[in-house]
Amino acid sequence: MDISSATFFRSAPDLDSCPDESLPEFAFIGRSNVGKSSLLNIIAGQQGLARVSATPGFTKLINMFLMNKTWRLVDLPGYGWAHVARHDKAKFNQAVAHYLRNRPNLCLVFALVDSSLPPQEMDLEFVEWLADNSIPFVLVFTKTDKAKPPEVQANIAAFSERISEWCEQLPEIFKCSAVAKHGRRELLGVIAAAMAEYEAQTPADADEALPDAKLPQASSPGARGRDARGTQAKSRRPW
Ligand SMILES: Nc1nc2c(ncn2[C@@H]2O[C@H](COP(=O)(O)OP(=O)(O)O)[C@@H](O)[C@H]2O)c(=O)[nH]1
Ligand SMILES: [Mg+2]
Repeated sequence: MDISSATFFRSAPDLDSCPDESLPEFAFIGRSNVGKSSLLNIIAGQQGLARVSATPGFTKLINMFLMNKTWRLVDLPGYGWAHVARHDKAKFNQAVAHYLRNRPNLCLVFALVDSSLPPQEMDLEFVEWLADNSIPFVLVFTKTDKAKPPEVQANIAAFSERISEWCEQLPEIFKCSAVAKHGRRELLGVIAAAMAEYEAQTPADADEALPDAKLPQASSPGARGRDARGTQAKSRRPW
């Protein structure tokens, strides 16, 4: 897939403020500073589209970008800086949790993990939370330029080992570096495949397919998205 246009679309503080559900969405999430905004800029092929910050916890809003006028990239606030009690960490950010659980047109989540670090409990807990909530996701190990390749491999292997304690089939794993500009093609490939699946589930002319008023009304875009998402969730579910 080529990116012919990428523009900032909308910032939303919560799910209720998000735009309509007519377009498929792909969300980036991970701990603050993991490299979400940098990767988003690489995917978009546009430096400065999402704001990159050295200050953790910078992005507080659900930031949406319109890609090729047909789908949205969603930069979610990072977890790990919300001041929550340890036992309550899964409630990293209620607005984000609400979005992830209830957005019918959310096709796929990219769970970003820093490849230069050994497995972090917060990332492991978050990934388990995604699985528990049947949210389709792939893992993206970021900043592969930061550590030596054997260290990166060891960190990814250790992370995979930890999640294999509870998941039967590992999720798909990708590596990327915003500095070395690695990983773009692979991630765009995943998005293209997920979009094709989504579109197969949600034909654009679904409403016209039911011209007879006596037939059941065509479902709303949201409900169609929900169906598509159910299928997505099944095909991407790593457990
Ligand atoms: N070495 C290296 N640094 C990166 C990479 N991606 C992001 N960073 C740096 O990590 C910091 C946080 O990046 P940002 O994209 O704002 O992370 P976010 O908080 O997850 O959105 C910034 O200082 C970036 O320059 C990468 O691939 N390699
Ligand atoms: Mg950011």
